[in-house]
Amino acid sequence: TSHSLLKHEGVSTVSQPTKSLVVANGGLGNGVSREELSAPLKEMGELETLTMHPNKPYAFVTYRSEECARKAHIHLNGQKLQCGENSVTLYLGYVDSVPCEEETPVRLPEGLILVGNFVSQEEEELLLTGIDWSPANDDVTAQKSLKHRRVKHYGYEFRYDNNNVDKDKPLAAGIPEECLPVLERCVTNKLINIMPDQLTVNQYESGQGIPPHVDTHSAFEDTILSLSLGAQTVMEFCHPDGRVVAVVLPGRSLLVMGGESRYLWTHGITPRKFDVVPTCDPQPPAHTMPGLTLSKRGTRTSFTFRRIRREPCRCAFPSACDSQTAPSAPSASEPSLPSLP
Ligand code: AKG
Repeated sequence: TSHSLLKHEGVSTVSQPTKSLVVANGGLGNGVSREELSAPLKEMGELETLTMHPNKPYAFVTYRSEECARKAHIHLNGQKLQCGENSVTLYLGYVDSVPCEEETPVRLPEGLILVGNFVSQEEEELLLTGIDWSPANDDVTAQKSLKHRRVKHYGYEFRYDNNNVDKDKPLAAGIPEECLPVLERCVTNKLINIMPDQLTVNQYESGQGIPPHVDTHSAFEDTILSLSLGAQTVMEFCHPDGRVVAVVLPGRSLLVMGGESRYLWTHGITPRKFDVVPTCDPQPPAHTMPGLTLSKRGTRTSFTFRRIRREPCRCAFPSACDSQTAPSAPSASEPSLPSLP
């Protein structure tokens, strides 16, 4: 049925009337032109938007009022529409919002997964209040106020001087127990197959960020989790070939960096106070391009969970791998030879 077809397409209808309807079979991909569809729709009332995507067999209409949408639902659902030589039967269903679809959707880097609403508001609150930022707590976990943000480590300290961890010097405080249900959910959902043993909490105020970097291969295992709490931000991923993918990280979402996205792409957050993000708003504020809007940054706290690596890294990306660099290439930490007289 058209209903299950829409579900398959990621369009979900609601039973309560709204101003917006999906018009199944009324799409450009079904041979229906804009003029042919808008004529009967307009007879039911004034339209706000009519969205027709190039290859889809359905369209979305938003009326000025819910009353008009109801009228359209009553009169047009199940009705035949003549378009050129053919006729199609229209099926209408209410939708909460018109999904925004880019003409050419940007693909996420290989191996990157973003899961929205991974934690509830209650869990978010619990996790945030569990972090003691007071300096008195400094002896149990390493706490730093980096130029760009506040940082706190659990399990092992991440050293920014050599971008590595002292694997033989675990911190007194392990991963806080509030995190365990979240991590167990990651295992159950097969997002990770081994429990992390290191946590870095970063707190960014509006205007702060983190420079682009690849987490040191020899320091951590493959999959790295980053749980975003508080305000949303935009993280940029850069491939060595120059490709850049900006990923919006909403509050309470989980970012899973594995494979190529963990080993080859850098990730970072540009320090700024506003991000340009896609929107579904049909009437964007002045000075913004249609389909894009400005999102004001707020305080964001991220929990980055990693697993310390005990064996050299054997990833498929030797060009970016410190475990696999040729011995002839001197590393920064190598002691320098005494100079000849
Ligand atoms: C790091 O601590 O190395 C990060 O990349 C943090 C990422 C984040 O804030 O989500």
